[in-house]
Amino acid sequence: MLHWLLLTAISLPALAAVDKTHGVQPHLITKYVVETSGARQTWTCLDGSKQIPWSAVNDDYCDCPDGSDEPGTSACPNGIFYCKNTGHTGATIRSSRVNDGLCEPECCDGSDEAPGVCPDRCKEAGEEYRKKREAEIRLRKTGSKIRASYIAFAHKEKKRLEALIIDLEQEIAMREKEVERLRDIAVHAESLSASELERKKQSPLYQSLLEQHTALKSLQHEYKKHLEREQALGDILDSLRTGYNPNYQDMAVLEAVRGWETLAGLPHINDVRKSEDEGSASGTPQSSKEEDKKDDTDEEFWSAERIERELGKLLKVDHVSLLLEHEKLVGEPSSRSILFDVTSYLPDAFIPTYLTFRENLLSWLELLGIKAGSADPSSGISLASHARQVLSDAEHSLKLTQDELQTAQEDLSDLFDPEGFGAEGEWKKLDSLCLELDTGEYTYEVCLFDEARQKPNKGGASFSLGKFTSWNKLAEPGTPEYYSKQRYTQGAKCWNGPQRSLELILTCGTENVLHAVSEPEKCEYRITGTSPALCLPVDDTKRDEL
Ligand SMILES: [Ca+2]
Ligand SMILES: [Ca+2]
Repeated sequence: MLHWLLLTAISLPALAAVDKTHGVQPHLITKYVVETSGARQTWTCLDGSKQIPWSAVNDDYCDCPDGSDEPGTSACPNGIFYCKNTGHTGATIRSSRVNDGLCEPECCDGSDEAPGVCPDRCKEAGEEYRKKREAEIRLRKTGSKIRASYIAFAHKEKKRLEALIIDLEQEIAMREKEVERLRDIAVHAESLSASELERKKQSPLYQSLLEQHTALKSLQHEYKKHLEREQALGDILDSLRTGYNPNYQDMAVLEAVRGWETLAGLPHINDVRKSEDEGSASGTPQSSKEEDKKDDTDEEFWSAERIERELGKLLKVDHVSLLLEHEKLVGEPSSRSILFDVTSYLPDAFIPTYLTFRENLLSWLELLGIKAGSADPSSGISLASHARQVLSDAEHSLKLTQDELQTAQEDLSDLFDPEGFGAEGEWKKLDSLCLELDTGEYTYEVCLFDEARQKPNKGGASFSLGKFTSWNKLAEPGTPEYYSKQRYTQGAKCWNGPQRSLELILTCGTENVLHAVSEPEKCEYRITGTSPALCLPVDDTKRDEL
């Protein structure tokens, strides 16, 4: 009897103190309800392995193999205890830490110990947490706005590159055609004699072309002069029109103003002034200018813009090439001397040898006075080499344009590459941006996506800390962790050590700035800093954390 009383005296308070759902995680709370089979009240372990009396739940004795019957005591070694932390955020701890006499920092409500042992600090902790969180959200809001502008920049850059690629492709097609044309001319020029070219140049057609060229050039010159004069006169008349005082009744001035208004298709200045006074904004030029334009587009005549465009092109034409093309088209095989036609029958490999031979022969003939000297550099053999030069220049320009196209195509594919400038292109704006950190002895410079350097402030050699190699390879490309680290490797070699390298660790911040530098391993540097490119929009981060 005494034994029974003693047991009851010890166990009753414990039984009364622990609620059946004490320490149960919120998502499991619906499973902690009593089951009735006949007169018995039972409960089934969460793993389904055992049925136990309902009274055995939270009775401080471990019954279930999975520990699920003791969520609120430390009886089961594998149990998990949940503290509600009302006023802050709930947390879980291992149940071995329940009733061990220590207040767990995770459980600010003190529910892991018997009532009265630990104070409830959840209100202050929650307040502190919310303040921190609000500050972080403010930072992210500002930062993500800047990040959005980076993304907009990438989209603009994409449009620019796409337009550039189209332009370059067109330019390449044009240059390829030009190279083809110049190659034909070069091949042809090599098979043409100097004297023949001289003779062809006497053609009335060619002479007339030269004269037309001079005439066009002079006309263009005069045309430009007149345009400038017209502009200047227009300016003078405009200032007369807007500046004269109608109260003086000077008829000569009025007539000049009226005349100018008719010519330039402007409304009368007095009407404009009146309507401005009345507050309505009429005064747009009348349609007479439009009509002038229509006259210009007469089939026979070019518009002013077209004149400028076509004239420029016409004046750039190389007449010798034109002459050769013309000659090739018309074709005069009979008048060629056999000697100068030989190249057309020779295999390509023999042409250089033959050309040297011909050059020697010609100089001998000149020396002997049999053939007149070819002082004109644009004739004969030198014409051929000139044509070759023009061809190789054109080929070079073509190559440059092709290289430019390749670069533009690569830039475009890097732009939205998760392993390049980010899935949204958010890093493109920061490409080659150089950030500096002065530590007194050294200035550290990191040019993003390029190279990092250590520069001594008191003079001396600066060292490369490495070139950009990759993002955080330990994280999945496209995740925030992936963009939180940049690796710079293959820097200058340390004396008796490895090549220098740098890890740049970035977090969200409203500025692109470096904060601190350390050297955790010899010649392996670590720099921390912030960038708005890492500030995700607030809604996304909330979702991540909840
Ligand atoms: Ca139990
Ligand atoms: Ca404890």
